[in-house]
Amino acid sequence: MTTPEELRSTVIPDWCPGCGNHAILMSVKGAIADLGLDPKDVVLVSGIGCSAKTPHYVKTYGFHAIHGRALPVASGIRLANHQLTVIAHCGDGDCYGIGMEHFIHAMRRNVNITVLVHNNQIYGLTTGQTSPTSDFGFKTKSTPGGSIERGVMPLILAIGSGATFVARGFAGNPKHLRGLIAEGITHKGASLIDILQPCVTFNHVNTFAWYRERVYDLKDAGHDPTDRARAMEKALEWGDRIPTGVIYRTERPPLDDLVPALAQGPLVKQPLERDIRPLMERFY
Ligand SMILES: Cc1ncc(C[n+]2csc(CCOP(=O)(O)OP(=O)(O)O)c2C)c(N)n1
Ligand code: SF4
Ligand SMILES: [Mg+2]
Repeated sequence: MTTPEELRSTVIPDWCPGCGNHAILMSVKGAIADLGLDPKDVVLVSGIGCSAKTPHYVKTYGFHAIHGRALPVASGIRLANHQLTVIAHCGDGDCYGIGMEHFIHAMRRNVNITVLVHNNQIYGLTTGQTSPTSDFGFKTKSTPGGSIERGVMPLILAIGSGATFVARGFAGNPKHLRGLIAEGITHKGASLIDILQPCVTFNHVNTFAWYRERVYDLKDAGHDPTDRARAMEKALEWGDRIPTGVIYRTERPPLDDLVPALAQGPLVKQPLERDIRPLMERFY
């Protein structure tokens, strides 16, 4: 059994002190340990952003992809070897901006991957511009007069796209987040956990204190995540009160179970029926 400490890689996190990403890192390592997963069977995939550094810091397999493309890479890995646990780490810009089309289709296809969005409502890595989840009126260096756009609502978008597991966590509550990530990993199908992740350097509005004043746990509120209409209502709730926990959950066979070629076992373990060398040679 691997402990969270054993999952620490040799790369030292260079996130700003106090950044919400530290708690997400701790929580994902905790969830992998709680589930007794063997690190050699786990792949962390990311796009580009501060959030995207997460795979560097965990001693599992990892793939640092390009901006917005964590989800097609994660889906491809899972379909090539559906015995692996595949966890994607995206930023809000990464997943709900440049990668939005991949997000919608990943939810619709329901490939068995876990999607963790480090949602700090800002572009962190590029030093503080508005992101697709920035609130109306939010002032940054790209919107000095305040954003005149409305933010997207990722959870309602996920449900509308056909997601089978939709949740929200908060980096200020890592114990709860750790449990949510474990639930997402064990869910059969694509799972989305949108994580409120304060960026202490560039977002001075949506701080730990700001979120803490507003978040509440849906379990305590008696929410039934299998009720789609109620889930839609909760997914729309944003402002003075922000729900956390599992918002929506349903069962639908993941794509991995439906692809005929995977019925004979993982693609990577199947013999190649054709000599692909002539094809490969064309690309060299
Ligand atoms: C194709 C492409 N466009 C733009 C960029 C520049 N860029 C790097 S990270 C980023 C946004 C980062 O914000 P977010 O996805 O929210 O991640 P965070 O840093 O906040 O974790 C942008 C626009 C890039 N690397 N590649
Ligand atoms: S810039 Fe923001 S998101 Fe990036 S490491 Fe610093 S605090 Fe975290
Ligand atoms: Mg961001």
